[in-house]
Amino acid sequence: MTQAQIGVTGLAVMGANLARNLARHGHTVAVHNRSQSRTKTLVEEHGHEGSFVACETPEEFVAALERPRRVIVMVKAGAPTDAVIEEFAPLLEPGDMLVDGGNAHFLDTRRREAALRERGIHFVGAGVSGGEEGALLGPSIMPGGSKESYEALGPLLEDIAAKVDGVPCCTHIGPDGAGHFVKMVHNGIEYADMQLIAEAYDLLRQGLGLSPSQLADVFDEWNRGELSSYLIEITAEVLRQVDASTGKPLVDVIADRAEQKGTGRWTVQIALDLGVPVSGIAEAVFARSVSGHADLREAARGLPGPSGVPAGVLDESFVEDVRRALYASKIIAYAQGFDQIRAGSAEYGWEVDPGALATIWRGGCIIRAVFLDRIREAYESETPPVTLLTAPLFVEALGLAQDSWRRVVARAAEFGIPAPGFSTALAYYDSLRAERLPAALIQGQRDFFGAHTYQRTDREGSFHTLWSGDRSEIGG
Ligand code: NBP
Repeated sequence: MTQAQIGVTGLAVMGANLARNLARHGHTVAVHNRSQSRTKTLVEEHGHEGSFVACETPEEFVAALERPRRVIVMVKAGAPTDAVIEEFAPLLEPGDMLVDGGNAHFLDTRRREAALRERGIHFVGAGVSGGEEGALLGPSIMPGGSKESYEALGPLLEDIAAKVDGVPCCTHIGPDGAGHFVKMVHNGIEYADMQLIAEAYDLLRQGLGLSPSQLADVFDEWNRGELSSYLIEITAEVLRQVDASTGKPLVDVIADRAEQKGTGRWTVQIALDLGVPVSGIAEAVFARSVSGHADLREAARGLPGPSGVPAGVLDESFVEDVRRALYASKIIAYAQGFDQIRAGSAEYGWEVDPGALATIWRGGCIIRAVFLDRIREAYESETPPVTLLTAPLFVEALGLAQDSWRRVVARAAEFGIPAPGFSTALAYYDSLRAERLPAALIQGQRDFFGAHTYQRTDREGSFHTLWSGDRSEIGG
C-alpha cells in the first residue's frame, strides 16, 4: 500500500480543500471522513489533481501514513474534535502528530495538548485562515504545539500556505494553545475591520447620498492606496452586486442582521480576563449583537433624533475625511489586537513574535493587507514600540488623519449616524495620549463608598480619606 506523507480526516469544505492543496503540491495524502460518501466524492471529483489514499476506517487511515504520522483533523470545533481525538489517539504512537486545524478555543487546545503529551503524541492546534478558497489555494496557517512537531510539519504546511514576496504565510507561533489564540485574535481584528468598513459605507451613503455602485467605485479607489486589503476589495464587489430577482443593489435586499460564530466573542471575553482594552473589537461584536436584536430595534425605532443630513452640509471632501478616519480607526483596532497577543503570550509563556505574525498575515487570511507590512516593519525595527500607535509610521499617519477623524465622529453624532467603531477608536487614542484621565475621580469615589484606597501622585503608598469622619487622610 502507498505510504502517505500526511493524512486529513474531516472532509467537509475546509478539510477537502486542504487535502487537495497538499495533493496538488505533490504530497501523497490519506483521506478519511466519518461518512464515507465525502471521501468517495473527493476522490471521484478531484482524484486526478494528485495522489490520494482513500480510507474507509480510522485504522486503515492510520496504517496508510508514514511514521511519524502526521494527521490533520478538520472537523467541527468543540465536541466533534474531542470525539475524533478519542477515536484516533489510541491508534497513534509516541512521536506522531495530531493537528487540529479547526476553530478551537485555545483553552481547549491547551487541555488537549496536555492530555496527548502524556501519551507522547504531539498535539498541534493550528489556526487556519482564508476560508474555503484559502484552504485550496493557500491559507495563512498559525500552528502552535511543540517546536519538534513544527520541524516535521512545517515544511508541508509552508508548502501549501499562501506566499507573499516568496515568504510563506506560516510560522511556528508558540507552544500549546498559541496558534489558536492568535487565530482567535485574528478573527477579532477581522470583526473590527469589517465594522469600520461598514461604518464608512454608512456614513458616505447617508451623509452624501451615494449609491451602492458609486460607493463601490470609492472602495475600489481606496483599494489602490494605504487601505489596500482583501476586505476593502470584496466590499466593492458586494456593493456592485445587483440582485437578480428585484434588480436592486444586493446590499439593499440583504437583512441587516449580522451573525457571529463565536471567535469575536471569545476574543473580547479573553481580553476582559487579561485586562486588555480591545474596545474596537468589542464594539464590533456589540454592533453585530445590536443588529440582531429585532425586538429592541422595533421598540426603539422612531425615537427622537436628527432626521437625516441636511442638503449641502457635506461635500466631496467628506469622502477623504471618512477614508482617513477609517485608516486611523483601523490602526487602533490592530494595535489593540496585537496588545492582546502580547498579553496572552506573557500570561501563558508563549513568546509569540509579533513581527513574524504580521508577516504571515500579509497573505492568505481574511485581514490580509498592505498595512500588515507596515506592522511587520514596526515590530522588526531596532526599537519595537510598546504600542503600534507610537511606531513612527503610525504616529505620522494618525497625525495626518486626526482632524478628519474628529470631524467624521462629530458629524456622525450630529446627524445621528451610528459609528461606534470610529468613536471608540478615537476615544481610545485620546485616552492614551491624555496627560490626566478622570480615573482619579473614580478612585476617589471607590474610596468614598468602599474604602478601596487610592495612590497619590506625589507620594508612595496607599491612602484613604475618612469620608464619614473628619475627612482627614490616613495611610502612606
Ligand atoms: P464543519 O465545521 O461543517 O464540520 C463538518 C465536518 O465535521 C464533517 O467532516 C463531519 O463529518 C465532521 N464531524 C462532525 Br460535524 N461531527 C463529527 C464526529 N463526531 N466525528 C467525526 N467527524 C465529525 O466543516 P468545515 O466548514 O469544513 O470546517 C472545518 C473546521 O475548520 C471547523 O472547525 C471550522 O470552524 C474551521 N474553519 C472553517 C472555515 C470556513 O471558512 N468554513 C475557515 C477556517 C476554519 P460528516 O461528514 O460525517 O458529518
